[in-house]
Amino acid sequence: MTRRISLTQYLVEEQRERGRIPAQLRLLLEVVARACKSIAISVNKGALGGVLGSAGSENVQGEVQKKLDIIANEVLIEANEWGGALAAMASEEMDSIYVVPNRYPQGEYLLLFDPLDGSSNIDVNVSIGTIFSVLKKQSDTPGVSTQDFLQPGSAQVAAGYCVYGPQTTLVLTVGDGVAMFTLDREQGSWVLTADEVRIPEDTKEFAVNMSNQRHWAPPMQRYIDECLQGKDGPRGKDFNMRWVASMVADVHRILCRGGVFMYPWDKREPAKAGKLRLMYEANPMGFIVEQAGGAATNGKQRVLDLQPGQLHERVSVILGSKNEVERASAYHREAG
Ligand code: AHM
Ligand code: MG
Repeated sequence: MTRRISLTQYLVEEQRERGRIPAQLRLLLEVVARACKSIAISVNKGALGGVLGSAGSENVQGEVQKKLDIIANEVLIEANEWGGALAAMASEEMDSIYVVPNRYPQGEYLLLFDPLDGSSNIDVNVSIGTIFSVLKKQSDTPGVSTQDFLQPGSAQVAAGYCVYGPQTTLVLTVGDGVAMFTLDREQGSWVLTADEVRIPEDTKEFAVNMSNQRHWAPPMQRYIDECLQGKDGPRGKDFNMRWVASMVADVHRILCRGGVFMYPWDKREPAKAGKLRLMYEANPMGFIVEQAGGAATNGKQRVLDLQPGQLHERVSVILGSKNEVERASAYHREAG
């Protein structure tokens, strides 16, 4: 029988061999993974657990919250507040940061998450997920503020996501490649099922919400037009399109077999940089994709180099197979 490597063993050995996961960070990652297990159980219960449908509230970005958005957010907060590794947390579903209460010790890490990504898919039984990012508080001054979170994605010490799909899969990077773990439900444990994941540099598959095409900027229009022309166009090959409308699921497919994912700027709301959030979606996914040999840009700049100005900042995203991301960036550069 092949030896099964658990998440705990993976984290311990990563620390022993490369010194990248100090005890506090390991605790934090294990607790996040445990919270994802608990969210997976609620997701699986669906209508039987009374977790489907709208919660009747809106988040800070004016989006209607689903019951599961709120449940997942609470699970992550409750699981993580007592461990002593964290100073504070920030979530797509909370207006402001959540400082670890005084009754618990405060650690040096900051945790950010999109508790339930792909909310529009919850009620229709399509893959959804949780995305998370870990930063280290930079200042030694006591207390913690929003300012402590405003670090570029390149400062992340870990990032990951969990897909609640046909299988429940946890994908993790601590800046030393990407590993995937599958949840063994009988055992209740995460088992390493892929390590040193690599995204092919070339692809014939793109993921974008095509219904918005007419609203994109010219370089995006050009990139997709050329893909659509297939064999007869300048690309000289036919492309395939996939759009789950859950970033976790679309990015997971790209990690498994290559592709390029885009959520571009749109002229209907010119002041809005994009739909996706820099701190909860683009940065963690950008970190993972780069660690797997891919690239992530907003068209003009590497996502991980962007200096966030505010917690809930939005960004335009192109990520995945390196050569396609590079081509789309080149079209943006040429357009000026
Ligand atoms: P959410 O975090 O509220 O679920 O929104 C983000 C999601 C992404 O997962 C996905 O890529 C995108 O929104 C889908 O948008 P659209 O419904 O426009 O296709
Ligand atoms: Mg999301």
